[in-house]
Amino acid sequence: MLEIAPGVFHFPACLDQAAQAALADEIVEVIAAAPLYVSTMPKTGAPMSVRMTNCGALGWVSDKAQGYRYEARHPKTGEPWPAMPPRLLQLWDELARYHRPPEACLVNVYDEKARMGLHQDRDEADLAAPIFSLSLGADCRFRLGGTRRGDRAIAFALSSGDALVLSGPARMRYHGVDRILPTVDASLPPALAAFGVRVNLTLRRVT
Ligand code: MD3
Ligand code: FE
Repeated sequence: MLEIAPGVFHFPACLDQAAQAALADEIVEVIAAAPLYVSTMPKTGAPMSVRMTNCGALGWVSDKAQGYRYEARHPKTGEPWPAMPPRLLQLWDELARYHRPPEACLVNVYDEKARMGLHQDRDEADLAAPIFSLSLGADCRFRLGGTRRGDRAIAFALSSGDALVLSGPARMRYHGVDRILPTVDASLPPALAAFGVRVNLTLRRVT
């Protein structure tokens, strides 16, 4: 474990190949029950390049009319989100170490061209809870700024099996995914590779 900055904990290769493959299979099941959708930006309605779905009690959604929010149901199917795989709940307990379980797991699926602009995560009521993120598949160049948009940023790679815990002073830092990196030997299992090259799971406490 590496404390990259105060409250930013990087756990490189925290899942081995077998655990990554098992988790990837579970995410394929989540997508089967809750199909990937394209969120759109508040006000402009511009589509995001990352496709998304969720598991857990609540899911993060966004559209032109209502903006960023958490919902208990899939925006297209109207069904409740599928359950969070127990393996993820266990990782939250071991690494995020918060006394309440995560309520939302956002599944972000990137193709080679997808990116995520610099932003803060501020749609959660519980800002004391950490955020836990797990990456699968291709490496990305991840950008971590400060708590103000103009603050100097650092960039580092996130690789398959890496976890990140953002807590305390880091919780409100700006961050984004600059680009997907060409990656040798980090391919997703075929069933998940049908959807993209990189998958990020973000576990959050919402209420
Ligand atoms: C640093 N996802 O969905 S997760 C997001 O790789 C999001 O898909 C990225 O940012 C992805 O909102 C990055 C890592 C992460 C999550 C929350 C943070 C880093 C963070 C909050 C504060 C600082
Ligand atoms: Fe974020």
